[in-house]
Amino acid sequence: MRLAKFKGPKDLAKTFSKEVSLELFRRICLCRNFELNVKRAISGKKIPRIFTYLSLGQESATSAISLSFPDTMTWPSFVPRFGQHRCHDLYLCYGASPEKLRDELLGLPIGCAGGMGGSASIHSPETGMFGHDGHMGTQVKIGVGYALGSGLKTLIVMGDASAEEGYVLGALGEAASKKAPTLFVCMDNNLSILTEVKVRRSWTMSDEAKAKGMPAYDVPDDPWFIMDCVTKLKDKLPAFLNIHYCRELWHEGPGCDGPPEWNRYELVKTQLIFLGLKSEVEMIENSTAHYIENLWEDVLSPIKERV
Ligand SMILES: Cc1ncc(C[n+]2csc(CCOP(=O)(O)OP(=O)(O)O)c2C)c(N)n1
Ligand SMILES: [Mg+2]
Repeated sequence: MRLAKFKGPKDLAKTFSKEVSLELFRRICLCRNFELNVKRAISGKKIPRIFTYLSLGQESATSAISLSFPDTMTWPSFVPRFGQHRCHDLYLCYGASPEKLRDELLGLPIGCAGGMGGSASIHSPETGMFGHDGHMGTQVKIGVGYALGSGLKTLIVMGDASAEEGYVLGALGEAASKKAPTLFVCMDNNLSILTEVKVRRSWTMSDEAKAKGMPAYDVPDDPWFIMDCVTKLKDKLPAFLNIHYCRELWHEGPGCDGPPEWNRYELVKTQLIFLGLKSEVEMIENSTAHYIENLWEDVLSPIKERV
């Protein structure tokens, strides 16, 4: 059933410039390699064992959003964005410092949230990212308030379970009534920890958002499709996108129950190769892997000296 949700429109990628597609892939690789190294570091017991919510699997969608909302190839850029616990990718793909994220996960005072937030509360006000408080869905009402107060186009990301909270539905209603300039994104991995959507509810978030009076769509995590949708929606805010994707690892920590239902990363690579970008893909893959490995390598042994 979920497998039917992985396809975007055929040939859409061809309508984007080579520069955009490669920048997209660079951001995807950055997020992905970062998370793969966090996974290795936790598995090797090299960093403190704090609750860590890896975003592996989300990065194609988030990178696509970062390239189209608001409208920039510029990087880093200040974009107001409110994520929840699984948001390393939302932090990284807008160009916030990977070093500061690493240091936050290590619990160091030089981390992006002063070492006090940890994985679930990634905070980077200088790039517009506001840390989560740990209560699922509160970022939605806070983000709507921010957008109404500031008038700035604001990105609010939630999970498919958080979206069910009563105050989230209320905040969507307020955003629609007051025309808040918010793009709501539901990263729908079909899971609340281990419980599937079909066990939890009989309605869809996109129907809820439509009922409140905003444009809303259910889409796969095909990044070119997402860039296309966001570009069309960003002048019709508030708007809602429910993005179907696969969480590659456990809800928390580095464990894995097996391969994802579909592998978006491999699908993106296949598409880029089809576009004639094979050598560029290899170069970006290698250089990002190297950069992030160095980033972690440098810090793992001398943790104490850096505090
Ligand atoms: C109000 C509230 N209820 C329950 C929890 C416990 N909890 C933390 S994460 C989570 C599941 C979140 O699922 P979803 O929003 O779909 O995000 P995902 O983990 O799938 O990315 C739950 C139930 C919480 N943190 N806050
Ligand atoms: Mg979920």
